[in-house]
Amino acid sequence: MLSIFDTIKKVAIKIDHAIKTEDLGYSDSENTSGEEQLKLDVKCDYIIEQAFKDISIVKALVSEEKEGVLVLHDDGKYTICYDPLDGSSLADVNLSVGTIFGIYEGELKGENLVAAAYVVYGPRIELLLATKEETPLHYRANEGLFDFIKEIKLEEKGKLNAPGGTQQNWSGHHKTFVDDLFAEGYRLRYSGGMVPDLHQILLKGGGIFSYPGTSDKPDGKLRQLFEVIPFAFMFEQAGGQAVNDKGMRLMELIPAHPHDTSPCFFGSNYEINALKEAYGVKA
Ligand code: AHM
Ligand code: MG
Repeated sequence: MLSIFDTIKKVAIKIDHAIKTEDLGYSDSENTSGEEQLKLDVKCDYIIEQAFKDISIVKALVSEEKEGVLVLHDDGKYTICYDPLDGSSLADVNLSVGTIFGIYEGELKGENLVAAAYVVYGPRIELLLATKEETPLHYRANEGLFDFIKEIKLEEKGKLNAPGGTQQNWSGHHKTFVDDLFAEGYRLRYSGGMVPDLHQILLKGGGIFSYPGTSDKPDGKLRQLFEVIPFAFMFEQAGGQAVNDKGMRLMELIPAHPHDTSPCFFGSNYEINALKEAYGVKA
C-alpha cells in the first residue's frame, strides 16, 4: 500500500504542474458519462496511468475518464478507481480542483474499499489519505514532498452547508431541509468542486455536503466508485457519516456498472441525522 501512496504523491505534483501549464481547451472526445473531455482531463488520466503501470500490487485501474477496466498486473492485489481531475470545468476560472482515488481489494463495491485518498489543487497542494486503521491524515506539499499536518476528526456538529444539484430540480423535502439549515444559522460554502467543498467541511470540523437525486437526475450526478465511496470512507473514518437518500450507508453501495451514480450526503453526525429525519428515513 505504501508504494500506492507514494505514487499518489508523485502524481499530485505532476498534475498540479499540468494544471498550471497545459491548454485548457476541449479535446475531441467525450467520457463514458457523455461529458465533453478537456485536454487537461485526458492528460491527467494519462499521468496516473503511466505512474501506476509498473506498480506490481496494482491489479487494474478504472478511470472516470475511460470506459471499462484497464488490467495492469493479473496477480496484483488492488484495483484503483480514480477521477483524474474532478471539477475540471472550474480550472479555466482558476478555482480549486482535485483528484480522487478509491483503492479496492476484490469486487468493486463499497465494502471492499480498503483505502482512499484525494488531492486538492488550490493555492497549495493538499492531500488526505485514509486507511481502515486510522482517521484521515492531512498532508501539504512543500517543494515536491509532502509534510504531515494532522489527523482529521470531525466535530459532532458543524456550521457549513454545501448544497449541490440544480435547485429548480430539487424535491420539496430537500429544499425544506436545506432552508431549515440556513434558518438555523448555517453558512453557504459551495464552489462547485466536490473535492474543495468536502475538504473545507473536513478541515473546518463539520457541516454537510449534499448532491441529491433531482427531477432531471434521479440517481444524482456523482459517481459511486470514483467520487462517492472514497469520500464516504473519508467521512466515516473522520467520525462523520455518509448516506444516500434512503439513509443507507454509501459504503454499502454495490455499483452495477463502473460509472453508476448515487444521491449522496456527507457530513458530521448532527447534520446527517437531521437529513435522515427530513427524508423520513431515520434509522
Ligand atoms: P466532474 O467529475 O465531471 O468534474 O463532475 C463532478 C463535479 C463535482 O466536483 C461537483 O460537486 C459537481 O460536479 C457539480 O456539478 P453541477 O455543477 O453539474 O451540479
Ligand atoms: Mg468527478
